[in-house]
Amino acid sequence: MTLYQPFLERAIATLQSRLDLQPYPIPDGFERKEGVMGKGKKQESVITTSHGFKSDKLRQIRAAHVQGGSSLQVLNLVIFPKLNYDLPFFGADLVTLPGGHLIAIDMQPLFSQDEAYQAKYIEPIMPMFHKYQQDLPWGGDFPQEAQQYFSPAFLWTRPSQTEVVESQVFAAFCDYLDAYINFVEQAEAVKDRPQLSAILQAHKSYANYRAEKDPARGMLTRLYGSEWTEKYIHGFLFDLDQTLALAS
Ligand code: DBV
Repeated sequence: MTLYQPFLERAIATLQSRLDLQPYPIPDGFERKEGVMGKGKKQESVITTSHGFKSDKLRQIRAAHVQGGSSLQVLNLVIFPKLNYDLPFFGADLVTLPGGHLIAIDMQPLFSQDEAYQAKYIEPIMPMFHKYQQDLPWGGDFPQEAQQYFSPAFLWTRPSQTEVVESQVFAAFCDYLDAYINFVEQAEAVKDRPQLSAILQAHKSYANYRAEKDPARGMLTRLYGSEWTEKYIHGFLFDLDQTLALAS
């Protein structure tokens, strides 16, 4: 059992129990990919698996799970709502490298400057954020240009002990996901045209940013090569542009 396997299993079980999940297609060659990291005796096989679902209000729920021994474990889970809901994105980036653990969990707002939006989707989760931040302190600097995509409830932390990941980070991950599904259950379809077009722009901006700046690009390229990695990023991890292009 690797570090983030229980996170993935719990997320899928929770989503399955609360939403009407359907499979989301995973392009050929991305379900499971094996590579090798390191040299000589330190060589380690690294397996990346992909998981995809959708529901009536969620366009894509997808996870990439990288398993490469005790000093390389990653679970990246992102939920992209359908384009006729004003729901935030759910994002979790759980990363273990030789240097330690790096944890990002958030509900990323479509309209971070909008007060009514904040009252609807951010204020309700602030008590949860403050509770977890006591044990999971701010992890220090991160890319400036990413800031516009984060919420004030962004949990960003670098725990030095694995036990903290297994306990407090696991609890926070479950609570954030539960709170997110509460929002999903309550969400009603948007019909207003100007609002729909603003939602589409926000999705494009977010997906393009995440695809351009994907911090996993270096690691994935070293493991699996640049052609596979670019197809994986644009064709599965952040596939909005390609999906829209295919639909038009
Ligand atoms: N990050 C992804 C995807 C990954 C992934 C799809 C498939 O968006 C992994 C895997 N993140 C990943 C890896 C690293 C990070 C780091 C492997 C380490 C990179 C390295 O050091 O070599 C949050 N993740 C990071 C960093 C940030 C985030 C700020 C630090 C790296 C940097 O400074 O650029 N990822 C970022 C973010 C969300 C997210 C804001 C939203 C919750 O998922």
